[in-house]
Amino acid sequence: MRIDQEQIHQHNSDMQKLHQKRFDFAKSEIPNAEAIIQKLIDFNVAIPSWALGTGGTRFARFSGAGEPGNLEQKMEDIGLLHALNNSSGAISLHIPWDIPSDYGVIKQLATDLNLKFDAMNSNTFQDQKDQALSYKFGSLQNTNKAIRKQAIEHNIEVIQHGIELGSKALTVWLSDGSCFPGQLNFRKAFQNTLEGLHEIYAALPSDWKVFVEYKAFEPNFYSMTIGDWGQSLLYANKLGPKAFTLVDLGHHLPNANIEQIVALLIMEEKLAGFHFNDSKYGDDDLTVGSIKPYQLFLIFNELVEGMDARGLNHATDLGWMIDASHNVKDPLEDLLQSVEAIMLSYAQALLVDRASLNNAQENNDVVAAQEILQNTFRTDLRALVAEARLRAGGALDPITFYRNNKIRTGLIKERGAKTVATGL
Ligand code: LRH
Ligand code: MN
Repeated sequence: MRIDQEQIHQHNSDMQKLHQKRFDFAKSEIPNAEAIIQKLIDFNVAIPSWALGTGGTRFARFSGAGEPGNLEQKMEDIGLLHALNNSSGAISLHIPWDIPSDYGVIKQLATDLNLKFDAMNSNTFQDQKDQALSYKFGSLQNTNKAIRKQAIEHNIEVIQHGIELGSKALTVWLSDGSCFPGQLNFRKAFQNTLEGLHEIYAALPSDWKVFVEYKAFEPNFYSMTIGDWGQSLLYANKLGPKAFTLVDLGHHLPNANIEQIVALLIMEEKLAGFHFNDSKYGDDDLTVGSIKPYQLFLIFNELVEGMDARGLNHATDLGWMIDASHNVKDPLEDLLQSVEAIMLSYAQALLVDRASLNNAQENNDVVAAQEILQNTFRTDLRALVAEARLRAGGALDPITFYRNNKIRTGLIKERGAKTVATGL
């Protein structure tokens, strides 16, 4: 399904009067509004190919209707999101869930939909039906050299797919670890994993990066072989300048100070980027900003401070991606909400009065520092995010457009109610 610009124009003109009132007020309050709007227009968040269908848990999966049944339809759905918010211009593929049937066709479709190929994701956390050896006891860590070799070859195959499509990065998330004390020799598991990552690193083209994604627990529940940012950074430092640490917000132990981790990884020039989502307990993969919006703002506050300290390009020098699962909501509405939350937190971080904050920190004026951040967080920037969308050809209110134009009903008519998307 494609959305024609005329529909969006109609929607925007219906909402223009209300938007203008809100925008004029916001502009009157925000000195650097135009600079913020330009940064928002340049900012894009990649959408995971595995989050366009309904997700589930080990207990149940209540599939939705009109889901994308193949890679082309997944790209159509991301194209639809991008047409509405002009901030979802990239897809991140997961192999083998999304092996392109014809590179030429898929690349042409991406061009038509104005999409780029973000980081590729390997999968050695499941056994594929035609797979020779099982990853039950891990992949790169495995005590069996043949299984480690199988996992290395899979990652190199994923890089090959990415080279054909124009991607520039490989994300390696390993479910490897142990469920019980004594099950695993941690040192050998680390060394086997590092040895395997070195072989994968050696297969990277010169302009590629490898993102080492850590996770505190699940599916292993005693140890994970890449269990926290320190372990991921250890691997990244030992691998070399093309290796970085990827922060998935849901992969931390309760109450971890993620914004401090982010500040230090940027300082060390080893931050790959993000898998944005939100969580209350574990790796809940909930809508971004739906549980801890202040934490998301604090993370973007450290990002803007750290990126500007190093003169990084906000839009292109780090990997921005959502990694969420939609168990009870329409996946496309959920993704629209997640992108909105990211744009709002980024806009607020751009609004922070850095000079005053720095001054308060230097003088240990705790109250002043706190007031600067909290007042910024309590500043409503939705009109600026909407204005950035409007100027970039998007819809002023994507969710309202999606519902008023009965997009899901249209997708069900096109695809039927029974199509199921590959993924989690
Ligand atoms: C692991 C993870 C990883 C993906 C998977 C779908 O929890 O975050 O990034 O490979 O989800
Ligand atoms: Mn992730």
